[in-house]
Amino acid sequence: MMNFVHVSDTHLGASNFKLKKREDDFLDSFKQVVDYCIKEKPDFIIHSGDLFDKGKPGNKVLLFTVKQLIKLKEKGIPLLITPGSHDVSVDGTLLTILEKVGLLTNVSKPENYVKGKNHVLMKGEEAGGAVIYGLPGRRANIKEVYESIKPEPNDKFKIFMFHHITTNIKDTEFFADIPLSSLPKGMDYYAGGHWHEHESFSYQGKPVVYPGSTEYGDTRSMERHKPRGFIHYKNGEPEFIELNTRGVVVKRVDCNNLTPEEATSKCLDSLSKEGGDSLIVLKLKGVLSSGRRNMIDTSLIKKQAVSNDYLYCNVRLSGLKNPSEKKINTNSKGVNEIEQEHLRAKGYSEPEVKLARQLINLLGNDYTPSELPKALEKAGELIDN
Ligand SMILES: [Mn+2]
Repeated sequence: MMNFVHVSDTHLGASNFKLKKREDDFLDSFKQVVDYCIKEKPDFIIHSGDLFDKGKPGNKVLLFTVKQLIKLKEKGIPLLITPGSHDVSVDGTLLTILEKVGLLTNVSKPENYVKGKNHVLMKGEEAGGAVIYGLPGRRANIKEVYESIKPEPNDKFKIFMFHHITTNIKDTEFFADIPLSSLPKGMDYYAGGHWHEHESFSYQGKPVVYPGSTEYGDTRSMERHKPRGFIHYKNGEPEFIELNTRGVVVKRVDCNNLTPEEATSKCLDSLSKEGGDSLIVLKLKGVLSSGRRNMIDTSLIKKQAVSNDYLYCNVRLSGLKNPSEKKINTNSKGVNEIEQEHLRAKGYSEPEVKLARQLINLLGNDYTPSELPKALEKAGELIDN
């Protein structure tokens, strides 16, 4: 019987709001996965990309990772990985070095792709009675890449690891990479990475599973608040194992028709007396009745949060409007329509107006510094196509 653990998007070295404790949280999640494996003894572990948050993590993060991987090696549990978009830097991936010293196997190393006449033969790596194939998290010409690969035939249980988002997943219209039908047929388990929420569905009767990231990487994911975890595949079924992560709360604070002082005290009231060392994000909404949004006393709110035993309070003002911005908002037309009309009046063609709308939607969001490169990359792709 197959018995393996599937984890993804551990983003070691990542943090939120530049908090050292949040960096530790990402490391702790990974340690929980490793400790679980040492206790439960799966035959192998697969990681579908973004082991690290950056191509060149800091020494502390690297040392931590090496220590964890040595623990697995000492217990004889192999780790097989396909590099994610974050694992790669201009001069290759650190995963090659970790493989060289015997701490993991990169299933997507160049020698596992053999160029044939009409296709590329994709070789797999064997572990625990399975054969594991993989495609790394590259984006360029990705549909063509999927069309050209042919997995080398094998009678074993076949796993395909990939670091791309399939278009059937909800709310991914600007980030999805490939239609589900692009996945190579005939596999027994499809191990997805890159999408940070846990999703599972079936493809040709076989499971496609995204474990999601092992910590909340941005406020959007905090707001969705799906549990963090990984997959333990045993008895023929994938089981989601939840991680014990720090409490994270995202609250919308309606400040419509309030003065900055009133909005400040509404924020203070929205804090619980017992923060329990959790992280809180306050998203202020509406239009102020007077003053400016920068008159909200964010430092008082943050101070109060810390004294109520929260780890940190992030106050987001970008959704709050100053009174002078009222006009455009109370117009009977939607913002989208106004923007569209403006562009048409300027003489842009319909395809140009459509592109502009997509760019505005994409770039008009709040992005954390780690999300921004992805959004910009997507914007580049929209312009190129
Ligand atoms: Mn990721």
